[in-house]
Amino acid sequence: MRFPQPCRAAGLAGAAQPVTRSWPADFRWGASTSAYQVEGAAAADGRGASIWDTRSHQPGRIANGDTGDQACDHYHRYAEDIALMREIGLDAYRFSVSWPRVLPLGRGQVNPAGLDFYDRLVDGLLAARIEPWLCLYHWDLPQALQDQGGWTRRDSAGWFADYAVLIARRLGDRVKRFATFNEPSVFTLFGYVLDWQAPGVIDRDAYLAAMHHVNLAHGAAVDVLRDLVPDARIGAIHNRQPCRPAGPADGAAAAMFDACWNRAFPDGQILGAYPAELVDEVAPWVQPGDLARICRPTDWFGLNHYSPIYIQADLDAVLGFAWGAPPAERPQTDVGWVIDADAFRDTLTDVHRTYRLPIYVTENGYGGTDAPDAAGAVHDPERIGYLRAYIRAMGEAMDRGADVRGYFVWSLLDNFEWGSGYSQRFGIVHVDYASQRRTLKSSARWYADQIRASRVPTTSA
Ligand code: IFM
Repeated sequence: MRFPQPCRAAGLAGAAQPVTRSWPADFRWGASTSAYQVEGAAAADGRGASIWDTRSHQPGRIANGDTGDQACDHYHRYAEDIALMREIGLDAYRFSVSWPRVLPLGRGQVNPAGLDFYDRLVDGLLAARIEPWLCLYHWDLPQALQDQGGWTRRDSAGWFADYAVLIARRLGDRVKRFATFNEPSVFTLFGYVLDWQAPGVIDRDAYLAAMHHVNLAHGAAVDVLRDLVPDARIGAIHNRQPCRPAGPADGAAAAMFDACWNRAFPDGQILGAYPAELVDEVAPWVQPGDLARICRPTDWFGLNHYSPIYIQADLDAVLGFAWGAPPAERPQTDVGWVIDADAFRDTLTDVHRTYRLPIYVTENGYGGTDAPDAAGAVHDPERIGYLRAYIRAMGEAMDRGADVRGYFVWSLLDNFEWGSGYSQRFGIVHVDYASQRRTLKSSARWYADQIRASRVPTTSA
């Protein structure tokens, strides 16, 4: 099922209006990407291999045999992409640094050309008056570190802290917004339990070790950033979604999934304790003082949210749960994700009440299969309908007290969607991968209107 009719059938008339409310004057509108998904240039200028280079070159792992070798060639076309951001009117751009581009083996020898790229990108953004939001880790661990055990090694926290030192020293004079990790619960669960993502392991102990060591790495990086960039505003980015039992017998499985998916990382990092369901599980890896090392003061909570999840019990699965089917009557995106803007509103209020930090929505968006029409235009009314409904729900959460300070759409560009390769498109800008031609979709123009309208104070909804 696709998005409910009003936004498609109404020729976008009413449904395409921007969401008008009294937006805070300093509310930030942005767009997000990540290094492996957009940069391409995998073999350029001394970049090392990441675990995603390895996985994407393994036969059968990625839809259509796609790889991130070229992706959107953002490495070479970043200036064109910044011009698009300006055209849309973005206040901020969230990107990630490719760890193996700047440290090809993960540690030791620095790659100056890699650092130069991020200099150019940051300088270009600042010249365009777009605030750079830098995420240190969006899933592309250097393969050389994976070969030494990767996140299952306690040493990985130190490796990550050293990498954070390099980035803070090089870019901290101009970048003031830092995130440590993007969606740690996704890459650990998918990478160590489900084999849906790199490194592609199915091992309960490896998963629990990685969980704890990523948390330690977060804390260590926060300390480094705080020390080297005293005026930085530092956060971490977490996915959070209601985890609903698919059926009456699935409540316990959904609760365990909720602990792993929603709470294993922010609870330790912000509240200083693992969720009750995980305390005994993770205990073999926890040393005295670790929770204090993990729970370091941060300035904001990055929330990535798209839809609720339906979970069923599966006693054969490593952690006793599996993805369940959503109720058939629920509307879904083109790529089968349930559309439920109320769940977004409720998640925002839940995050506000639980963690008491300013919230930035660092990802939200619509996965589709958009293609240009005969005239070369890309119309995506379903994405507009989705964005409008979710931005409206965000406004409702703000009316209920949630301290939401900004919103970043996922994604600026169509890009490499991990196991789905290029078959799923989340961009508000269409990318023709053969020619690398960029085309603003209707949703990009709508988002530009939304940003402009938010500058006009009003109270009507
Ligand atoms: O593309 C991903 C992104 O890398 C992390 N969050 C979800 C997006 C859509 O699946």
